[in-house]
Amino acid sequence: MAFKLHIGVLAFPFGTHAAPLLALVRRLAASAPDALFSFINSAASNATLFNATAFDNIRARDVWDGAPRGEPFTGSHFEAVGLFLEASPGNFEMAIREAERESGLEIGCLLTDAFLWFSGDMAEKRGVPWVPFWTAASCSLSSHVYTDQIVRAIESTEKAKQEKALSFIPGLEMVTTADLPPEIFLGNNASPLAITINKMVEHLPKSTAVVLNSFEEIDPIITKDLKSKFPNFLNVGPSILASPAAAISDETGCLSWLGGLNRPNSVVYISFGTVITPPENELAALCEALETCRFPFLWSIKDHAVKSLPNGFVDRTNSFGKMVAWAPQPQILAHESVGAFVTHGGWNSILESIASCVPLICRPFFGDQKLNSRMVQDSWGIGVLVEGGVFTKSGTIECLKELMTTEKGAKMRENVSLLRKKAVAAVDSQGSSSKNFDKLLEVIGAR
Ligand code: U2F
Repeated sequence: MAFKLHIGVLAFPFGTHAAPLLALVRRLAASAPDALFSFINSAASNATLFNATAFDNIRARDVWDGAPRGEPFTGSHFEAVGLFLEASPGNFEMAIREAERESGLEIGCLLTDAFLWFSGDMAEKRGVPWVPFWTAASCSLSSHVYTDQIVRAIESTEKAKQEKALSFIPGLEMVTTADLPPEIFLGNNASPLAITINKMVEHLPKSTAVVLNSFEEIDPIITKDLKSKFPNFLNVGPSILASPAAAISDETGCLSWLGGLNRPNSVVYISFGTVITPPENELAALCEALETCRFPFLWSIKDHAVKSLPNGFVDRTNSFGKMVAWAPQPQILAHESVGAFVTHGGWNSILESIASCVPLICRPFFGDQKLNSRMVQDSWGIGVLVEGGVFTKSGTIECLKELMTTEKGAKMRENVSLLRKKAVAAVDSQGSSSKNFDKLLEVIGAR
């Protein structure tokens, strides 16, 4: 097929960034069959994302991830991120040139992970629109957009009052400085990611549109504020509701295990996303709480972490607990047996929980997670933050009991159902996210 338009899609291949970008590209590709989407991402990340159900107009292209060639990479997640950022933008420039040469079509738009700030310069040089995709929530984007004012406010507020120094940011009145993404504060030894995020803030004014996998109605005040700051601030999600995932095979037996329990809202699902494993002492506290409460639990836990659980825990709990290395999370949350989600507060996990009306217990770790968790508890009222921000036996027992057995927990379940209704309305044909999606098609030149 002769394509009329070529969109360069640049992914950030860490955490859960590339998957929601690809979900968005799939929606766009379905609505714009005469546009070609070159999805440029690391080979390792592409290998996990692309399967047999490929689209004719989406081409996966590999970009060098910056790790030494020819030897297996054994460093940490954050080291890998640093190497990748060092290799950019040269690696992407090269991949774009190849994509243009092979297709015979110049790139007409760059749709990129917002972290990849240099795409703003690349788009400017080519005279094409730059559309950054912010993979997290509007609250964390807002906190970054206000970086300068936040830093100034903290510097000019006496220590004792700094907790509440953020009341000037619309929609973030309940947030404390301790909840903010640490990357806001550069300091002397800033990490490559912190530098990247701060550069992103500088470059965002070059964007033609900023796109989010979220919906306006979750944070109307923040939405209104950010709409006044960007020419097009487009919440087009949640994509899990806009284009539900295809049915999966139940290889790990999680769904049949849940079905066998046959008790609505009785199971606690636990997962800390793709990057994090809680420290050993906190894993032990969580285990003790699970053993004390004896609610059935399903835990997505990496193999290396199982080894550091307390002696005998697996055997003592196998009559009411199931552990797997990777779980079909969206389908698990959608199962009627699941009554609570113990999470790190990653944005995709929160959206999936909202889509399935499951209240959350948050133990946040890095980046946007503290802020997301604060919003879960104090803005949306759909869950709780663990006491003191870390797992202790008593604090975790309290959270589990509160969500699973009390009126307060029932209220959170009601709140999350109301939020789901708003999300469903947003992706309805006349909803805000659908209208924003149409606008996005226009911005990228596909309408
Ligand atoms: C980073 O994301 P994470 O990968 O740490 O966490 P999430 O945004 O919650 O996404 C986890 C995804 O992995 C899936 C799950 C989510 O879509 O359904 N998953 C699964 O299918 N099975 C499993 O056993 C475990 C997980 C970052 F750490 C966050 O702070 C950011 O909010 C996020 C987006 O920018 O990226």
